[in-house]
Amino acid sequence: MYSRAVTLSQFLDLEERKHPEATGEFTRVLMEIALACKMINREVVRAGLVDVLGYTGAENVHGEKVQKLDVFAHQTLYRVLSGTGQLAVLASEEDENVIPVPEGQPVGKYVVNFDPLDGSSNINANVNIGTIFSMLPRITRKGGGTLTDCLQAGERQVCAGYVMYGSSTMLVYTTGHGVHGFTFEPSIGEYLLSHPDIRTPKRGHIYSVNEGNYTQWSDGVKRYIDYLKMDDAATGRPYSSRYVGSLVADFHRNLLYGGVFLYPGDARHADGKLRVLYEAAPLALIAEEAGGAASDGHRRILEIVPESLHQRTPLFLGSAEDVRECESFVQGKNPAITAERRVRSGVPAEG
Ligand code: FDP
Repeated sequence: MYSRAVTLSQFLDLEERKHPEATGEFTRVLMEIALACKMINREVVRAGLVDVLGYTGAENVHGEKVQKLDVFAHQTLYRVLSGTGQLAVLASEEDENVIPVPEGQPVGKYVVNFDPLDGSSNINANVNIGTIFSMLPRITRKGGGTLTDCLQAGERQVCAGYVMYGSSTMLVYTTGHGVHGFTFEPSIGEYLLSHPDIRTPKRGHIYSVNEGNYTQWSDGVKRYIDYLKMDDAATGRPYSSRYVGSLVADFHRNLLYGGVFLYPGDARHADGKLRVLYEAAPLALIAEEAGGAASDGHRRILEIVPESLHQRTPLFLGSAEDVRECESFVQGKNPAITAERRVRSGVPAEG
């Protein structure tokens, strides 16, 4: 542990020196994201005081009502990031198409996909919300970046992170060398290292899901949640239910305490609700880097190569053992299900 307060920029400097192959280019992008998030944080904490709450009246590409803070967060990130000279193209939850670097600006070799304000249904209740970001190397070689540059598998990310605006504001990121968390100290305007090298427990005792959707789920998901509620001291069940309804907040809590977050597909939405590029993939990279796991029920989230910017995916995310167990239920392979089927069909137990 460090014996003195270490700021984000000091920490990034030290990390860069440990990895001589690092060019420092995406470190600069990360610093700019951190700056934009300070600006967003300033508005979020004043949200109850100034006229930034309420709907703009417009709808975003998903048909959701856009709030003023969503727009502010989107524009702030765009303005700050498009001037870094390091980016070829950007994509945001709030924009249907990719966002080119403005004409006249230098074009760089990175791509940033971001969700400017995640969990926005919580804004008006002063509940935690967040910004999620994912950085990729561009693939195209010439000119401005394109959709192809944005649509890459999550395992190609060079950096992923989030800023959670809450009782204290935190920035958590990974560049593939551990997961590090910084708490924002508003009086000096700096993010200070508070959670170096975060490791998530192998198994937790928390499940996070919108259980209002229960009747719409597949049998596998229903059985998994029923199983987590059963009493069994050996596996630490029943689990506790915790659901903020703000992905960053639910993920952050489970990252520190252990547990599993689920947003499965259901009868109405086969791919669930959450988006691959700027929600599932960045959090999957952080989860894996911290020793956890992320799956769509059948494969690693990081292996998904999206075909469109706002593609959705079922998401099972968190402690590795919990995610593996959840997958076995989703795939109908869990011994608890097999035993139940055997009893129902009158087949005697083996052995
Ligand atoms: P929100 O709609 O409030 O922006 O993807 C967005 C998200 O929140 C996630 O942050 C959150 O985990 C999820 O949707 C909540 O969805 P439900 O309201 O369906 O539970």
